[in-house]
Amino acid sequence: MVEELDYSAADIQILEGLEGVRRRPSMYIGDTGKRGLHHLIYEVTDNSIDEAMAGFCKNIEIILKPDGSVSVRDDGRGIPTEIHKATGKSALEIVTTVLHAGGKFEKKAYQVSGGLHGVGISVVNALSEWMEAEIHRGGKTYFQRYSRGIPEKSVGITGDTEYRGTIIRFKPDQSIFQTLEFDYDYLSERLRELAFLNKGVRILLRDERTDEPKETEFFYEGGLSQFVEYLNRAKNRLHQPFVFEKESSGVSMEYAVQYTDAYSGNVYSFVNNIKTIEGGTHVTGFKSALTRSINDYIKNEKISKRKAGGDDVLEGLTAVISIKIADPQFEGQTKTKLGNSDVKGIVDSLVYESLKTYFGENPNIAKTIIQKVLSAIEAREAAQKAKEVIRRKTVFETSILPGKLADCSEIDPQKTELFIVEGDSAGGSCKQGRDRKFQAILPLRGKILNVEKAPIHKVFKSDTIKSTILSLGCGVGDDFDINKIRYHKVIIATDADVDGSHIRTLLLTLFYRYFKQIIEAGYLYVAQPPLYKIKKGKTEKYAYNDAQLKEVIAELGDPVSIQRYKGLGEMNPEQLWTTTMDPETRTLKKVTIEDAMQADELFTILMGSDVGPRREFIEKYAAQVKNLDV
Ligand code: 0RA
Repeated sequence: MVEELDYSAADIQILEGLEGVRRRPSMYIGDTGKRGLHHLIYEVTDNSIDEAMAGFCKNIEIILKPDGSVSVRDDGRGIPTEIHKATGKSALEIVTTVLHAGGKFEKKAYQVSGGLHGVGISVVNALSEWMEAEIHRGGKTYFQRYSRGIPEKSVGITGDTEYRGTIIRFKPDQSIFQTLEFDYDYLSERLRELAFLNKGVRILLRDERTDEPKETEFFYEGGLSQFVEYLNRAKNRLHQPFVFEKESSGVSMEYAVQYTDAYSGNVYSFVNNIKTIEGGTHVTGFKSALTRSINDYIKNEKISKRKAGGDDVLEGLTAVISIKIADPQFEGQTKTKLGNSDVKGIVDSLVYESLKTYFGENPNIAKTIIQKVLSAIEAREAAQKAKEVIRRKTVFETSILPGKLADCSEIDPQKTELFIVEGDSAGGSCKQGRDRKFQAILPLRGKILNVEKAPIHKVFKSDTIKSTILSLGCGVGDDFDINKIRYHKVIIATDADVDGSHIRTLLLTLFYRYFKQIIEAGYLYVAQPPLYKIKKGKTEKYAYNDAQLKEVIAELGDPVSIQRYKGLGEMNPEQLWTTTMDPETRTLKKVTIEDAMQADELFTILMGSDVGPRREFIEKYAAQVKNLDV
């Protein structure tokens, strides 16, 4: 509670504002789970990044403290502390307690609006058990502490200082958040990205929660050029990255491109440092300019009569495009798609002109890229023929399903499930154990083609892939139609051993590359078969992980007999039904594309041709790999 008795109308408004944030936190930070918790750090850090973008800050330091609090410190100008005439309060107090006050003190060059970014430090304050602001400015240190958003005292001067900058310390409120644990790797991911996007800014992450503190510094003078090198670190790169930076008609744009010999390609895009997962007008402009400049080169240099389509120029391409604009409009399901229509043309002409110059000045690189694009065109034509065969089957012979599929009797896809099962023996048990009314089983035998290493026309010739496509019933490529899918639950069921995890990764790669929409629709799942059977007398229990195993042993009391399941085939049909298939008792893990960039990285490293980074990755994540690849 506040101590002052004398509330002004403005104070009451502030209290109501903070109360509103605490009542409906998701409106301000998205959710109150892991994502929302981490958003608090990003919200504070974004302010320091803004200060860096304005040219006044070089270092940002984020420290995770043992008591669950966080400290974010920068060496910028410091949040203004002078007394605001109308209210008689320090500007600092306004920034930390009034919703959306940040912008009032400075017209930011690239104000972040839309989405959940830029909601301000006051939101972090409202959702923290306590927060402290320490400002070093003009030789003095200013300090204020808050409790659930409310100042404990007015801003005071606590001493002299030779430093300059802002320190915000806060402890997320346990009555608001479902989890209070900050995830070092999750934070690193975003901070690394911010460091790539804002070259020259040094970001330090330090974890003081354990006896052995660890820290990572993210600092890239090369910016986007280093970003694409990083994304391509496990691939065979065909040339040095090309970077270009320019401002035109209120759009400040920077992009980097680098081709590799891979078959997949990715364009990562950002607007005002926010990742635009769904793309938007900046990406459309970029792709259109890239396609046009490549086709111009093929034509003008009389290299071929063929013409590249949008997908052909993407093959093997890794690109990052980052733009900054004053008033971004975010659209789409996750509000990560840029809608500003004027951006398309501006980006298009900047990219087109710069690529034309680059190709002109670097004919060897241009020819290497063109060769890659021409081989993509040829592969697409070959794939078209192979797909035609599958298409004829799905379109003209709809009743023809692959022989291996044991289909269900229900035809309403909302009620049906397809289990994709590794191996014939497991397939047999599943067929016997299932409820044939709504559960279909597709056993896959032998090796599944590694789609990361295979050119597209081979992918469509693989038997396992053909039967998967035919069973799903929704076509592939240009013919793909999610509305035709025959099952709204597609469940990958593999053994809990190394082979099983390999096959699962292969299948996930297939879905990620060719049926992304199935993942996006939330139709793809991974079955969670038990790892152990624990027996005592006639009692049988199952454990799905080591922690559960311990619990069950404790519950039953010694002695018990423990069987470790290596494969689905070791369970009899009844056991399979209760542990893995029965909707009442099983656990399924929904596969999401939370972050296409991370998924691509994982698939590439686990599956790609470069052995070095793969070994490095597996060594680093040995313990987590099981979780990471689902
Ligand atoms: C408004 C105006 C000025 C700086 C800032 C805000 C500022 C905010 C934050 C938040 C975290 N770190 C920050 N650093 C700076 C400029 C004031 C001036 O003209 O000196």
